[in-house]
Amino acid sequence: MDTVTADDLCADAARALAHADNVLVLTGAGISAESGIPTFREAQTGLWAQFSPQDLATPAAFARNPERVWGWYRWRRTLIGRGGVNPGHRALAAIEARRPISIVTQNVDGLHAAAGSTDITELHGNIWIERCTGCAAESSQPVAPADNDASLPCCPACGAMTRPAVVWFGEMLPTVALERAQELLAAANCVLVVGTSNQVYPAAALVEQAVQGPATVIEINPEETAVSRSVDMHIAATASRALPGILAHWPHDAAALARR
Ligand code: BJW
Ligand code: ZN
Repeated sequence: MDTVTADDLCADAARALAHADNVLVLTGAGISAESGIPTFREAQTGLWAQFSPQDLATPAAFARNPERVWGWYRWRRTLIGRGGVNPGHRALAAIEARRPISIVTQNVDGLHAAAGSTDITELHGNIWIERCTGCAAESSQPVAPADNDASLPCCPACGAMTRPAVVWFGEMLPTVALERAQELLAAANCVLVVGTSNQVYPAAALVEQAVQGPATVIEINPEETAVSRSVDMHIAATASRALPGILAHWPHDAAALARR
């Protein structure tokens, strides 16, 4: 029997994506890994192999030691600013130039927008936005490497300390974002899941729901996850290989084919 290669799967995925009425793309840390931004749960390189989420990504951690938490987020802003977008982010923006797609991301790095994607729902917030712990006012920080200033940032309006506008463990996801993700999922005939370990809820529940529903589900992840054997197609490759691969196989006459 012929072996099915990742390239064959990219061609199948291109056809499925080109011909679906509604496409939802769910992304996680893996799509930004090739920008030099560490993922969270990979054994050797993930952030949680080096740092404890209890010390850095909970409201209690911030209350205990805001300097440490801010230091970590400043470091990550620097990595994101240095890394920038990679071919995976760019390929999704290029796919959007051919057909509408909606992206729902767990990432806080802002790199989908930087690559030119326009319909983006951020489930876990955005590292470049700060929210005041006093009056809740939000302000955007420039997407550039942060300086080495170790002082705690303060709200220009009320003077209270600000925090990164991201979602920590035990916090609710922004209602508007979660509801929009659920609406997009209900309407999608094709769901592309890229670079998430599917371990953090409620985002992981969206993937589980997609797998149980009628949509064609395509997963791009070099490793197997809990859903890899249940999806319609698992492309075991990195995002920056598979997404440009899908683009390279995009049907020439996708619009006409879709009308048949
Ligand atoms: C590649 C690649 C390449 C590598 N190409 N792929 C139900 C059951 C159990 C627990 C819970 C539950 N409901 C809620 C919970 C608690 C908790 C939770 O889910 N815990 C689990 C860990 C067990 N969830 C919450 O607390 C959430 N809030 C909530 O539910 O509120 C209601 C509530 C409150 C209290 C009690 C009960 C309910 C909030 C979750 C917030 C997550 N926050 C973080 C930090 C955000 C800010 C920041 O970035 O600093 O979000 S944690 C971290 O994990 C980050 C990520 O967005 C998130 C997901 O990670 P992701 O993207 O999947 O990354 P990895 O590293 O896990 O995986 C990367 C993948 O890429 C791997 O598979 C690689 O193979 C792959 N890869 N290179 C393609 N080149
Ligand atoms: Zn304020």
